[in-house]
Amino acid sequence: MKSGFLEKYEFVNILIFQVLFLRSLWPVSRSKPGIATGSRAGTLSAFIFDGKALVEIMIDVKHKELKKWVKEMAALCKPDKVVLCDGSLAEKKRLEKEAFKTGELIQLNQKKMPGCVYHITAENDVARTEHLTFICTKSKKDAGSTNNWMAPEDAYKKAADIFRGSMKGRTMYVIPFSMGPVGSESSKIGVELTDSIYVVLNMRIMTRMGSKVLDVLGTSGEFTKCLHGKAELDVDKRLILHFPEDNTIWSVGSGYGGNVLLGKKCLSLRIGSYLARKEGWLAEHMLIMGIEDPQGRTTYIAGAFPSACGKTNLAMLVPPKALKNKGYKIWCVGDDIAWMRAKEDGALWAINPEAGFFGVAPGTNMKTNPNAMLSVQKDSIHTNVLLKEDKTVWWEGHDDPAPARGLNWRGRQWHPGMKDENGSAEYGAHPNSRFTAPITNCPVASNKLEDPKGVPISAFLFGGRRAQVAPLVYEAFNWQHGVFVGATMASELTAAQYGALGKVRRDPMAMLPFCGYNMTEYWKHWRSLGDTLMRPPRIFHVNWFNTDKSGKFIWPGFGDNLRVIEWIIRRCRYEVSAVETPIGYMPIPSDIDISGLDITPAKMKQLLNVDKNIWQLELKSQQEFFKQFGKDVPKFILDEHKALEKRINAMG
Ligand code: OXD
Ligand code: MN
Repeated sequence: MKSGFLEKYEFVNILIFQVLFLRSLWPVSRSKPGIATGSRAGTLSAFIFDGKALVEIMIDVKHKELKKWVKEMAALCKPDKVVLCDGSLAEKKRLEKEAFKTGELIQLNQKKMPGCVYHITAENDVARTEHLTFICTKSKKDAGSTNNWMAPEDAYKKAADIFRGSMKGRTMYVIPFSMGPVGSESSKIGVELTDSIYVVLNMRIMTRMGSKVLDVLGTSGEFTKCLHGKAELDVDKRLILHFPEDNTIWSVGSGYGGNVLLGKKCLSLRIGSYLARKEGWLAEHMLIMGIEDPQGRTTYIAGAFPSACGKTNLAMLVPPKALKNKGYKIWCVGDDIAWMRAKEDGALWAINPEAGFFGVAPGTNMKTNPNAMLSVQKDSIHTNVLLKEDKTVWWEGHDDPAPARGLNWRGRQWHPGMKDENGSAEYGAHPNSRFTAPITNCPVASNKLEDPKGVPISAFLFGGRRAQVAPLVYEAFNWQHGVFVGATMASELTAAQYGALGKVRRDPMAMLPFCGYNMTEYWKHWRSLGDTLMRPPRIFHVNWFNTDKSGKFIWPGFGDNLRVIEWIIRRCRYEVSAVETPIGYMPIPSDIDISGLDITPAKMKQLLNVDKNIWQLELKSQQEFFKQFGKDVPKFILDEHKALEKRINAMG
């Protein structure tokens, strides 16, 4: 990364920077009073900015480039202290205590929710800000038409102007983290610098972090440089910048998870997808789940759904009675991101780079997602939900009735039926309020989470919230057709994005906000990766959101989605035939187990209907979508589109 954004005096600071090394067992008492705090167990270190210069740094880091970068960033942001995080429990406790004092966190009821804390973000900072998110490649074309682009030099300069001096009076935490099992060849290392304790504690759950990561990084290992600063939490001074060519992320002015937990969307998807193309693998916005069948065989599938389409619910679903009685079990590997590589056996193997769930709270309850409810009762962070008087939490759609009063996500005294200043309903919890919970809390966490090889993927699911077009399920004819199905996915806009709710948008592979390079190149990468697989996953499209004339969902969804997945895994095992239709292979209705459900044959017919007129409109809408890519739409996508058109037009 060029250092052009640093002013002269910042270089002077770096030059007079004193670097001392503290061994991990260096006793606290040997450090200068008031400068370093320390723990016998870890490598906690600090330095002080005395108003003019960085006086001292004690940081037990053997990696030269990392040390140099921390110094540069500290010189820019001018924190009072720099603290290297070791990931220990003692560190967690100490940081929580500090944050309780300042009000950044509130301790929740430790009897009912041990290890849990509560946080609210600024009111204007409750979702990802896609319009402030940029891919900063030298050439605009490399970012493509679906990304906001900024020239790297402009981006560094703009953000540096916001970062400059923004950590005065604050501490800069250095978080070494691994996305994926520490040391796995499929994993990547990042280091996040942040002035937020909330971020440190979230990263502690969402990633594997601390000293063990530095050990793997060694003296010269590659890492993603992630700089985050809250600055003024001002939406006009907020930027989420990705520099794939520098393996660098800068995020400033936000405290919302999706913008600031830089291992998640920023590294694992935007930078991840860029690296994946370069290195020949896939970084996808996908859940990973294992389905253990009555014979005890576990089939792994990965699914891409746009935000808030129920990915977390699906990833840890509870089998409906009929399937549970048959002997089906579900194992959750991940609910949001999959990194996948072809292995020697010709299959595609996936790891979940994350170690936690950052899930949407409202609507989560013991019916919709009991495993999530059980996951968030301990060692979790609850953000922007309602704080009850007994220091537990509540959100709209919780099992418990709304409490008579509480503190809501805006920090206001709240009661049911409350109206805001415009006369609209005032929520207890923000619709995009979140829980951060360790995957290991999940009762159905897979035992493959730490397996460096990951799990072999037999099927991909693509889906979205489409009320009309897509039937319950169909299977692509082949890999190329499947890539086309993923590329033309669409869904409604959800609360996880900053913008209008309800609007339909095309969201290829659910990667529209997350693909770190030109989308048309991404499609080509998908297409060519298929050639490297002797045993490619089969590709399916599912839609749990078909509605009837009165707008009601026809399919019950949630755990009952396993009935569709059962058909999918049976297809993967060559155990069930299918009907060839213009859009793909579809189930013979009787092959979907609907025992115990109130689904009449007429409803099933509706769920599996392919309507010629609606699909003709769909084809036009796809064509409209392609226009923004001009001549760059890959030929294979246009060929698939033409072939689909021909098949639809030939329908009776
Ligand atoms: C998420 C999202 O938070 O997709 O997972 O927005
Ligand atoms: Mn997501």
